Amino acid sequence: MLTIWGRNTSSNVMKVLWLCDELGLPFRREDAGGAFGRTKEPAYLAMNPNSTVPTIVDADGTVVWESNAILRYLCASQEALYPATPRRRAVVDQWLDWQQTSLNVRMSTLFLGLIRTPEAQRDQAALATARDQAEGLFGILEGQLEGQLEGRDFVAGDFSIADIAMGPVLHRWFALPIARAEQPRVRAWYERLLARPAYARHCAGALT
Ligand SMILES: N[C@@H](CCC(=O)N[C@@H](CS)C(=O)NCC(=O)O)C(=O)O
Repeated sequence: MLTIWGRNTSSNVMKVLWLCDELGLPFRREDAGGAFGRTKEPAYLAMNPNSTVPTIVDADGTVVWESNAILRYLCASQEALYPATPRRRAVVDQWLDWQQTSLNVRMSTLFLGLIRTPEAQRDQAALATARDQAEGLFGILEGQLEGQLEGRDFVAGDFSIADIAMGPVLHRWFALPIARAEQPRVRAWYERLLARPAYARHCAGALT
């Protein structure tokens, strides 16, 4: 059976749990990272030298780390979630990379600063900058969603791992105690994701 290593409070682990739930893939999860430690143990480092979560070990022993690479690996044969057609696949890939290199950078600053840092130790200037930048990035998503057809109104058209990669931080964006510009298409997308039981189960809990 597939093993997922990682605490379920990590947005990068949440993606993998949500995808497995959407696909009905059986898995077992091993707590690791944060207060659970284990990621610096030699056995873990032999799987993932970055000492981060998630890491997966498939039934045949295949090990994969980097959450978006894990999403691609798990649904390589799922046309609906990761299209095979190069043109459609490129659109999903572009948003997967954008999530890691743009959106997640600002959202990590906000989440770690506001939820995991005592108030007195917060870098308010960095938080303000990250909020402004994140709002601009959600503005890009607002524009992307505006161009989608009804019924194919996810980030890359049909529901895909692009939505799964962004879903955990999308919930944080709406749950964090911050000001947000009105972005009705982003809000409606969030509500469409919340209507999916697997998203609600894995990604939309209290922020800890
Ligand atoms: N780009 C990596 C980032 C992995 C990462 O930084 N994970 C965080 C949790 S979201 C982590 O391992 N933090 C250290 C820990 O939990 O001990 C991925 O997407 O898998």
